[in-house]
Amino acid sequence: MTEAGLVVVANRLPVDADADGGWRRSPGGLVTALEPVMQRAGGAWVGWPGTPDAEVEPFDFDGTRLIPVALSAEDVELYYEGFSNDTIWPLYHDVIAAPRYRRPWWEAYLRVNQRFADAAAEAAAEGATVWVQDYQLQLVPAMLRAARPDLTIGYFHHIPFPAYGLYSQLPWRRQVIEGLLGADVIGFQRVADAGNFARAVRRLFHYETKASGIRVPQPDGSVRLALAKAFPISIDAEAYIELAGREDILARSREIRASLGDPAHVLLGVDRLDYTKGIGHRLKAFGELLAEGRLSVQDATLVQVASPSRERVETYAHLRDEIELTVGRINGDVDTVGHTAIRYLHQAFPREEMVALYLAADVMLVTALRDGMNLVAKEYVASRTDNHGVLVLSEFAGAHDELGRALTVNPHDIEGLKDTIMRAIEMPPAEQRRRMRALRRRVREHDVEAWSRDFLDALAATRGESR
Ligand code: GDG
Repeated sequence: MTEAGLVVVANRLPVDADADGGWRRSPGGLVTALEPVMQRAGGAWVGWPGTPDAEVEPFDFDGTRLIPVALSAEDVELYYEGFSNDTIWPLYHDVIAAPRYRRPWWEAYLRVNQRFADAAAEAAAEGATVWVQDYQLQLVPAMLRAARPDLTIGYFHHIPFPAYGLYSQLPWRRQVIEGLLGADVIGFQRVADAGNFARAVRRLFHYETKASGIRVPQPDGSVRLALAKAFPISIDAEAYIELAGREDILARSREIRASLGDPAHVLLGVDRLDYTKGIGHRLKAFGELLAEGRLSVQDATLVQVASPSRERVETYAHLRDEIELTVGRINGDVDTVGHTAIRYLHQAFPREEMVALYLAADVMLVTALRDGMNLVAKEYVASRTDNHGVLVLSEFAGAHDELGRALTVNPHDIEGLKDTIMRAIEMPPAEQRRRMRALRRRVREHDVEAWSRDFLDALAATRGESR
């Protein structure tokens, strides 16, 4: 039995199985950010090991106790691909794709959330802090509080929280809010997300919501405070700066430009292949600029990395077809034997290659239709140590609240997007420098470590007051 002072609960464990039966640390900001905190606190991490039907015993990894939660193939289909990624994901991203409401998916979500809550309850020491991550586990905070009233419970929501007009579609809208309100601190990416959540609480429960917290009445007549607040997530900026200074990565970035035929302008998009990312809008704008002769295929290349994602969910399979059709059409119309307009890569790359791509790109296109934060925008900025390059950033990405010196776009406005792409391409170096300096300052000062510290400090501050 584990008795940890800090327990993180997330859909996935922070490791991936490797080919020879061992584990390696998964890439990603959350894992990096929490590693030192976990080591100091003697932490435990509860999560799914990533393979269906695998019964894995708890084990120690890099100073953290890892506690696997087993998911059957059916759990993965109903709880993960179904309710998490085909109900909550589209609903919370402004119904860009239509959410599907299926009762068996909800039942699986309940069942699996209970399993995560049980595992966390067992792992946590008396009076411990538990930090629940993301939309797959929205019911865990209340389940955990019911089992372990002694715990301090935090929850961080990595994706947007929608306006009530949309949220209210959810047949289980009351249960989900009740689940989240089990936490002492409910963290969101943007102030607007925290506001949407507080409004949903008022509409559905008529609880009082104040800056100090939401007043949640308890069965014994007392009131508990739950703080709903923005804690914008960030990246390990120093790690990107270090990679960006590596001679081999710099050489690779030059090689990338050369292999594209040394065009005057390299544009870049990096996304999981997801309908929230606005990849189609970006391709359309770029394709029209070429068709209209405002850009030529000799001078400008768009590299689009679309890393494979959720391929067993039907909407994603359709999206892939649609994007690949669009790329094929545009390239077919404008390519020459020697030059291609869009270099499309449906692949995942090591982080070193991502940084080489960031360094090779004059213009980074982040045109999300809705995005909790968008870490790619921050990674691009951190990597641009020479202060050159232009970030084009959608106002619908959470990053927009902090990265005000980017060029802002509404990706639905294709003419506006085209003009902004041209402005980015034509921006004088002095203006690029001014803007990039300000962007970089923000990302360096507010890195992922500052994010986790802010959240855990806020959580510690609620101790005592909230019970
Ligand atoms: C969710 C929210 C929020 C992508 N392709 C490759 C690769 N990546 C890395 C990027 C970046 C990460 O994956 C993607 O993070 P984003 O923030 O851009 O987007 P989501 O995956 O949708 O993340 C989002 C985030 O959670 C954190 O709270 O910002 O809004 O939707 O780090 O670099 N990394 C490598 N190869 C790839 O091919 N190595």
